[in-house]
Amino acid sequence: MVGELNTLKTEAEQSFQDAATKDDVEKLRVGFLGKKGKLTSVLRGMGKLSKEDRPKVGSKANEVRDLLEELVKSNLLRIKEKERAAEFEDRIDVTLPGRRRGYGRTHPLTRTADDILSVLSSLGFTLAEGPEIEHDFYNFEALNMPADHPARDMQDTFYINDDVVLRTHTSPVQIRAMLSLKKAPVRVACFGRVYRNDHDVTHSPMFHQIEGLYVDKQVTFGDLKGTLQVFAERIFRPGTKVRLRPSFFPFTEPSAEVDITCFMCAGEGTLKTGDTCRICKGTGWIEIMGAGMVDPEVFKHSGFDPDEVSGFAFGIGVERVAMLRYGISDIRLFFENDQRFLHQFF
Ligand code: 2NL
Repeated sequence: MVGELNTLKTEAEQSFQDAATKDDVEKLRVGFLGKKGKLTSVLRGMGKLSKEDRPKVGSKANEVRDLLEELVKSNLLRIKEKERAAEFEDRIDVTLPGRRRGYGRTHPLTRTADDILSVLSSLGFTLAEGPEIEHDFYNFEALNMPADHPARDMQDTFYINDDVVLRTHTSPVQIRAMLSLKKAPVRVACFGRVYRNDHDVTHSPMFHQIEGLYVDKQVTFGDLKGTLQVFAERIFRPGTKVRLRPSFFPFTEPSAEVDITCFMCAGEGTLKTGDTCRICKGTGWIEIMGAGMVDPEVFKHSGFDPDEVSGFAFGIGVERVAMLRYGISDIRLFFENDQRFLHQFF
């Protein structure tokens, strides 16, 4: 009987090796270990054995059963692994190099705005934000631009209805800030999208503005110029000079256009090569913002007494500064999201 069991063992090892599916393994398991299986029928003959032979055959039978159970387990595992490998074979070539994910960059407008805002923050301005869809009062009326005033024509306004507009500047944020703070000092910077119905290579119907406002007792035009001087040197290069040219805004009096000495030619107008500087077009100066002393009418609409306080304000076009800084000649490049453009900025 020991011989019979050994034959069974060899046969089992051979058959399991040939099994290709889980079903094959199951059939073999039943064939050897099932109620009518080959091992079971050998064991049934054990009753006829002599007392001396029984332990020897018994231990051999146990050995063969253990082996069969082990063969079932290991062959099921082998088949499972093979099936899994076959499933992936056509889909993944693990020898190919991985696909690299591209890095994003900070948008040049974001870079420019962040730089300007961090300088203003270091000068003590806190950041305020407000709605892009704005009431006529905050966008115009409070800024000394009453209905039918010709100054409104300058702005090419997008109207939602008679009383509601897409804000044409960030100034309404400053009006809201004054109305909610109620008391001097007010030192607020704001940043955001503004809208005007205007488009060419330097104008976009949506663009970004940054504004600063400082209100306190005895704020002077000299304070404005000093602030602009520090600002210009920090944003552009050390030694940059500031020049104020008389201008007009309905919300400031007096008002000025702010020029700085050209960062390309250092105010020379010509480059070392003798060529005319293309940034300032040979003038040595570039216009970067508008500014002025807050008009008394604006204070009256904002909860402040113009006999008690004075203030200065300035407004910067972010696209304009970014175009100057990076030498970009078409404003639309900022909004097309072409990777070939955006990847040039660090
Ligand atoms: C420009 C001109 C300017 C202001 C904005 C302002 C705000 C208040 C009161 C008075 Cl609440 N003024 N803002 C003042 C002067 C100029 O912006 O050309 N920006 C691109």
